Amino acid sequence: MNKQWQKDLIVYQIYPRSFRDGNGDGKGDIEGVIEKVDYLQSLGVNAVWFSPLYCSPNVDYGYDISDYKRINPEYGTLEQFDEMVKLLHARKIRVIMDLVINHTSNEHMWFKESQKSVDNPYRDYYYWRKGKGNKPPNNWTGFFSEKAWEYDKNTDMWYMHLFAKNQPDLNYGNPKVIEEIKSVLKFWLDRSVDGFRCDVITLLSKTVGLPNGKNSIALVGKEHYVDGNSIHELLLQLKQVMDEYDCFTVGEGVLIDTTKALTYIENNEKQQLNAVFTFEHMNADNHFGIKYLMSKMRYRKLKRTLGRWQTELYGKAINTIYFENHDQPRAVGRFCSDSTYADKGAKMIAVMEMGLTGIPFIYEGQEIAMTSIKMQDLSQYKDVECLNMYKMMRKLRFSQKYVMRAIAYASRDNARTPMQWNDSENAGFGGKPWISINPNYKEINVENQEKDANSVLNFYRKLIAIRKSNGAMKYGEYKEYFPLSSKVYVYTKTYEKEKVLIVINFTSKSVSFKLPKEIRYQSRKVLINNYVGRENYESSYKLRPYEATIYSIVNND
Ligand code: ISL
Ligand code: CA
Repeated sequence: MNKQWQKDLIVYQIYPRSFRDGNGDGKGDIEGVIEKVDYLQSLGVNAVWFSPLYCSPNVDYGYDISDYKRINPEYGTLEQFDEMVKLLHARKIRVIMDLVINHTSNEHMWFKESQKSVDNPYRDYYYWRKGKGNKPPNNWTGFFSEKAWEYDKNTDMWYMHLFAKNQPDLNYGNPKVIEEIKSVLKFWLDRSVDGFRCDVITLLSKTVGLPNGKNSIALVGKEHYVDGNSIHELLLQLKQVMDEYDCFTVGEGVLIDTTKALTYIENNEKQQLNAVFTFEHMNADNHFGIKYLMSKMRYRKLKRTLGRWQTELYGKAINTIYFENHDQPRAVGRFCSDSTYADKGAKMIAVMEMGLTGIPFIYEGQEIAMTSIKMQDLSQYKDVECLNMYKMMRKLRFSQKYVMRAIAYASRDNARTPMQWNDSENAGFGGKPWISINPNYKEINVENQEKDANSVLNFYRKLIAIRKSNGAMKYGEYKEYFPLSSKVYVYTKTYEKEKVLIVINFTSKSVSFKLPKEIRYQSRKVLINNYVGRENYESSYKLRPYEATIYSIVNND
């Protein structure tokens, strides 16, 4: 059952490698986070989700784990981790760990053992199968533009990997694997962690027999590994551990819609997770759900998707809202495309996020309107997903120019450039960073924005404070107006006696706007607006570029 504190979460995501480098070796670390705990508190967030801090050879920067019970020495020690948790807890900030259990690193002891021989006790921790002649055991493809199988000559067999070949999939048909993972959960919960963000949690269960998949342009076999037969049973087993603690879980809902989502998160006795992340709104600017096949942002689609999650989960489950994370391009330049209005656009995105019902997740740098870096040279890229995509698209004869543009737009590296603290060397991040810094750090940085009362940073602080004391913003029932407009996004949210109206201009042009009849005659007050000056509005007026307003509505009836 969901608890009140879970519904009130406002989460800040830290990608540790790029947040703050305390010891000057060019990689972010726990020492760096410790330096910034007061900054985190000043934002008003009440939880931090850490992208993986565990030991990892970094093929996928922490999402390939080689030891679940140790902190990556690049980031610090367990003692430092405990210290950081204590400091965050003292500031009423909960700690959410990333839980990456669909796969391990190929350097995990379990995998190294399992590789040794067919009768090794760890063999069945993974999926090992005989090939068909010199072909893989089935036709599945994975998420990083590769076949889902890798050949290993030692035992003349193949192992499954839905991500990079250095990320072999764990076999949840093996009860021993479940026991191992339970012990991992206990380990961290006993260190007083408050919850988990569960990586690709909808992929854990694979169809028994691993049959061939249907033809598809991407992810061949997905009907056998997304939302698989035993997934709920499996998650209920893990939940037994969670239930012994006061903790929160949010799963990455890869390729599931609202109906499927409810089978994981509906607030009833079968509930396995508290919440999931949807990907559907991330596909408003691409074709076939492949972010490298870019399209213009389709705002109607965006609204339709957001609206569906608002209404279909309402009263049944906790929703989540995000516009950025470590896998996505920066929101500025994406959800608002005209960079002349980056400041207004960033604030518009903030209003959209904080106005919706559910748990907002703010990604590091989003609060200062960091932008995608647009790397020019292939050698600058670090992200295995985009490097593999590059190879595949070239093989499919997409032009060099198109592919470079596609990865510049969609590469996950866009979100992973170092946090911009100030305009000094290395943006105040620390030593010479492991990945390029966005050259715009001279203008866009925390220090500048601290000094400016109207900065994006201070706008976020204000908005978070308003949301915390506003039931309608946090939990309100959603009603949308003008759904067919691709220019404006208008909705109300109602909770008990409270009501808010959100009015957003998605364009860089001014747009005429008339309040919906229903609310035209109700008195209203501006709670927040991304332009300085006007405090109240007539019932019809011109919205300025990316203008976004939250009104509180006084119900006259
Ligand atoms: O980045 C993506 C969305 O555009 C996906 O292909 C992504 O790989 C997928 O959403 C799963 O993401 C999670 O698991 C991956 C890891 O690389 C990502 O960073 C993580 O968020 C494998 O662990
Ligand atoms: Ca460091």
